[in-house]
Amino acid sequence: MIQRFPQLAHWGAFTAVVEEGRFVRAEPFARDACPSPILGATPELVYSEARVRRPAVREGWLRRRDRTRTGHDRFVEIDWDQALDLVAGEVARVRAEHRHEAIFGGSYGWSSAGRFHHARSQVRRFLYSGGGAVDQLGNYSWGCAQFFLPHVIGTFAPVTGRVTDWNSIVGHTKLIVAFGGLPLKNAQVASGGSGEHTLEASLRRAKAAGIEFVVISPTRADAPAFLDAQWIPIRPNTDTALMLGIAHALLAHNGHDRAFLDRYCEGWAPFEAYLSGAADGVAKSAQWAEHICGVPAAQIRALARRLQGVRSMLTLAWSLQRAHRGEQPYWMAITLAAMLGTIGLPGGGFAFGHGSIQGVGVPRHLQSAAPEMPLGRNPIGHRSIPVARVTELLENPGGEYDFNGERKTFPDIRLVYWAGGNPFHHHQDLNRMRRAWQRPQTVIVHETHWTATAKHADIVLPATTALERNDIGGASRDRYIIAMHRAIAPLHQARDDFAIFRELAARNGHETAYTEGRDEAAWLRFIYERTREGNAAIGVEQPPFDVWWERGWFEVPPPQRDFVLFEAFRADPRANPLSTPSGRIEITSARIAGFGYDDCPAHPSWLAPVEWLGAPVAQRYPLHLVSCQPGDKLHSQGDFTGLSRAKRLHGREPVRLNPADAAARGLAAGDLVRVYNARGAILAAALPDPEVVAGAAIMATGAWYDPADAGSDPLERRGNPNVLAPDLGTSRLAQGPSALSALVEIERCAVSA
Ligand SMILES: Nc1nc2c(c(=O)[nH]1)N[C@H]1C(S)=C(S)[C@@H](COP(=O)(O)OP(=O)(O)OC[C@H]3O[C@@H](n4cnc5c(=O)[nH]c(N)nc54)[C@H](O)[C@@H]3O)O[C@H]1N2
Ligand SMILES: Nc1nc2c(c(=O)[nH]1)N[C@H]1C(S)=C(S)[C@@H](COP(=O)(O)OP(=O)(O)OC[C@H]3O[C@@H](n4cnc5c(=O)[nH]c(N)nc54)[C@H](O)[C@@H]3O)O[C@H]1N2
Ligand SMILES: [Mo]
Repeated sequence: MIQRFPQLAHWGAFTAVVEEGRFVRAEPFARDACPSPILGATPELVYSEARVRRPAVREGWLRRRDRTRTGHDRFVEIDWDQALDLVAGEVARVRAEHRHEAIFGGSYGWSSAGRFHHARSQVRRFLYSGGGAVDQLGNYSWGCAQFFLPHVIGTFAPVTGRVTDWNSIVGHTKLIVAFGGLPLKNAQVASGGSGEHTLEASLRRAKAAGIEFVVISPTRADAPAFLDAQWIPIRPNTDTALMLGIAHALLAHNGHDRAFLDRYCEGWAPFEAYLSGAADGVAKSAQWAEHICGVPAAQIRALARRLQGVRSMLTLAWSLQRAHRGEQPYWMAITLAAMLGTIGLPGGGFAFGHGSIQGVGVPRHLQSAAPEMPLGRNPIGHRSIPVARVTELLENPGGEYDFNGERKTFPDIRLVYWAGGNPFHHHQDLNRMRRAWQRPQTVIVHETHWTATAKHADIVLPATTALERNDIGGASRDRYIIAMHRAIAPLHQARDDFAIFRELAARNGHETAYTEGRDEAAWLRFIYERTREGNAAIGVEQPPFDVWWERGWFEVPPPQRDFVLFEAFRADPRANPLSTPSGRIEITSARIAGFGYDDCPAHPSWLAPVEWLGAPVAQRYPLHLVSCQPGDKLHSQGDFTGLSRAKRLHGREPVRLNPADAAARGLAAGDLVRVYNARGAILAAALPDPEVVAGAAIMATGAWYDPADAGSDPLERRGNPNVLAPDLGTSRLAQGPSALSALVEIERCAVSA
């Protein structure tokens, strides 16, 4: 018998084809003109040998509460009732002995696309309803921008995808300058999935409309060939210097829009003094910039001339702020767009993330409602940490740190609860995190698969995948609301995260607070009805739940009007001020100056990152490691699938580097190499590539952390670049992750580990 079920993953909507009870194929959603190849790997993901089959407890912890979590430990399988008693008991014990703030439940991670069974939402609901837990603020994607942008433009909405839309761009823009490029690989994915994949079509429309493209990136691969873009290779983490060079060239020719700066911006004068060199004796000229970013001064001046008087869109990949001092390139891009006077005009100004994820700039009603699972209130929300400070939290209980103008203290964590994320994939300086990970008394993980995080836990509970349960899906950047029908029975002994938490909450006396009296079916109706009400308010009529469920999807129609970021502000800045202290764009921010942070001064500045090609440590580690998103999977999900394996060279993750850098090290394509720095070493395969700027080494994230031994500084064998990336905040202001500021050396490795 063949059955077909509507379903959704972060990599797209699909029909799950089930033959004799087995999910055999993911067929792309009929509306999707450009489905992701990752769909093809979905059955393999579900039926993987790596699935967690039964509840399991680490033997050392079970016998003697041992905390040396090495990733090489033996696990004992137990039955569900025992496991639930054990977990409920540990949570209750830690709450009683050490209070709620001894539980770390931020559980960062993408989990599944379904919004109800979204594991990270469920774990936080469970912990909040039981008294609260230490949470994580912001995200690894654009956590730096989230806390920084409100000071400058009064909101962080543009980095969530609310940017001048593609219709406006196609209709009005003449020149798109993309820092970090517009790589199609990244638009396969949206948080909460997508009904259609539209980036390629939008770019083709833009190209057909005659728009010219300039792509500034360490690799040409960030510019799809059909764009015929000018590629300006740049040293990683130096975009701020390049933009300062452009700004200086504009200033030199009086090419900046003084009227715009006067009317719409605060604090141009102090910045102008910095730019010209009047303030510090250093003119931020094209020549000055060339020495930092490696782009020839003549090319910088030419780009400034091209931008002058033309309707331009400056769009920056999120990656630029996932780096040490990541605040600066964003601030500088806003300043440059202000100098050009294009902000608030159709197709003009600045934007973030057009090439970072599906959905950015997709025409969509601003007020339309996407399905969302309410989290409830965290009674100890004030104890939350910035998302990427997790290792420090574990290392340094009671330690003080700065964050966005506040002085805060790390709580003393005894229990870590993680569901729906893979910190041993996503966090930086993994060997250091692994050492800190030995401090808590108990680590509990719900996982579908035996990831490195599961292997470093004490208790592992097997979770179902989206195919094994009913759900409702849809992304805040997407126009579709997708019904997700349970297509197969749960595999092995897996249970839904919701069902697990419900049992635990019952044991600990807060079941009703957790479930609010609803089961799965009631929650799906509740979430759907909330979107129905929300969309009714903007005149969009959704069908009743049962009609939608039967049909499998609903499309919120596109709006009639183009969206132009800051259009109203431009039309009347007094009537529609920004939510900044001055009501205007803050090129100089008195509030930021008031924080007194030397790592984020009053106006955009070139601040050398801790590691970059001009740093002193580049003598020892002369290559800048760029760890970007993988084209063949979502983060670490499905690192074992055929699609993912096919991208490897001789079974190893490729590290792409300029042929001259490869030759200098005697490396040929496919050579087994050690990529290393003071933080650790990983194995990879060399891949000389003329489309990579000299001095850069590019690796995808996603490889499962695989320490060769139980020691404190193991060789990592699978090629996880986070062994090498530094773990420190972008600045004291935003405390975002600095994953993209890592220097390394590469050498041929004779023997395979
Ligand atoms: N060096 C470097 N590091 C980075 C980045 C970078 O650019 N460079 N990017 C960062 C970014 S932007 C992000 S978003 C993070 C991503 O980091 P993560 O979101 O942690 O990565 P995923 O691999 O998606 O982890 C999700 C986990 O949830 C599990 N899972 C899926 N469905 C379910 C479910 O229903 N229930 C349960 N219990 N588990 C489930 C999956 O098996 C998987 O292990 O990585 C960050 N790390
Ligand atoms: N297929 C797939 N798509 C994804 C994801 C995935 O796991 N798989 N993850 C999704 C998630 S969670 C997120 S947050 C987004 C992230 O979106 P981004 O942060 O935009 O993605 P990255 O691939 O890390 O970086 C984009 C490009 O920036 C370039 N770059 C890196 N450093 C610099 C620099 O200093 N200067 C300049 N000019 N360019 C630089 C790199 O060459 C890289 O290809 O991707 C999303 N899309
Ligand atoms: Mo992300």
